[in-house]
Amino acid sequence: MTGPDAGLSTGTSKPLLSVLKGESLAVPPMWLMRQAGRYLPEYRALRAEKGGFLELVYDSPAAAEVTLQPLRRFGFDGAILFSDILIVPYAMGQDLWFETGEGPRLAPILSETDLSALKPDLSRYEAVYETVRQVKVALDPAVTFLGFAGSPWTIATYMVAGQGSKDQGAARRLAYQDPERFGGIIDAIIDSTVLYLSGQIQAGVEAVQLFDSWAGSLAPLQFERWVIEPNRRIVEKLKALHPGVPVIGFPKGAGAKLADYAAGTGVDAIGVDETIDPHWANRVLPQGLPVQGNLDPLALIAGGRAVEESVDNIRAAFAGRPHILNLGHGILPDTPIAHVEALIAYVRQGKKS
Ligand code: 1CP
Repeated sequence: MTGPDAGLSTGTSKPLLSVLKGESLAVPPMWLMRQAGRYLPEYRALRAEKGGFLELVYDSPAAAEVTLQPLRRFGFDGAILFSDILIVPYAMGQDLWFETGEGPRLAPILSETDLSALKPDLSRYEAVYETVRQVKVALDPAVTFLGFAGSPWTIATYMVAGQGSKDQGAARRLAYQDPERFGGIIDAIIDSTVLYLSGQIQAGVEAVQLFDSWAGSLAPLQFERWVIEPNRRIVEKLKALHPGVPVIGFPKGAGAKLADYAAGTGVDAIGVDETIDPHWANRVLPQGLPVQGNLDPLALIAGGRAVEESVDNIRAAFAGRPHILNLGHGILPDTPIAHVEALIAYVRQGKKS
């Protein structure tokens, strides 16, 4: 089904999946990155009850519940599995814990010995697959179920520094100073990520997203080597194992390298962050490539005209192209719920807030 009215009343059975496969719908399907999380009171309540973030991820019924919470409240077109990108280094054998109020911490990889000492424990993926199975049976069939993983560069920044950092300096230094060793870390991440995403697909997700949240910190040649090439290898391996399952690439901060990323990786759809002019993106990206984005999460906090103006601009830019309406990065914890409701009403029914 294509054409201007395809998404309105004719009942495309899974609008988000259709767009990922190249259909263009008059009303773009919607989901929001990090939609399962801290801006929702029901998430905060369950998180407090379980005690910690990892406890929540490893409690499959609770993680399935968190995945479904934003669906019940808002009726999005996509559900994103509740887990975290750092489950991959954890399954690769790196210690992982969450400091209250601060974020994830890993025992940093500082030497060759640290890397070779890692003892992979693939059983650390099992609870996540169980979450997928539990969500799958409860999910409205019109909703597309998305799995995800971090991209190798982004994962490596956490593995090397042991935590999030402003400029990803530790990993950038290592990548220049010892590309062999850094490449070894990237290769190990690629292998574990392919296994993990393949497991999610076997358990029931219908498409997967690769989050390269720190793609924007690399110089051009490094971007080619540590962003484009590793994502290309993951896409190639996944395509061989699961033909027809769309892969969304999200190279946050790629800027002028957006089109090179699309062409070089072979992703089926591309996530665009809020700093990119959607009219420019539409000009430089291959015709027909599905695009996801790119409302500024800060505009959603402001609400009202800030959202409506941006949404109009984004939809005008991507008119005629397969487009999924999403944020340019994750929803922020202080986003008013009423603004999310107003965004959905505005996109689906043209209602002003
Ligand atoms: O305190 C809490 O309750 C934990 C907050 C939280 C949540 C809700 C973390 C810790 N992770 C998550 C879930 C999560 N993370 C999801 C599933 C839910 C959803 O999307 O709806 C996803 C897709 C992620 C992805 C993720 N984790 C990314 C990539 C996307 C992005 O926002 O750039 C990154 C960089 C992380 C690492 C991470 N996990 C958690 C935090 C606070 C961070 C950032 C740490 C830092 O850089 O300092």
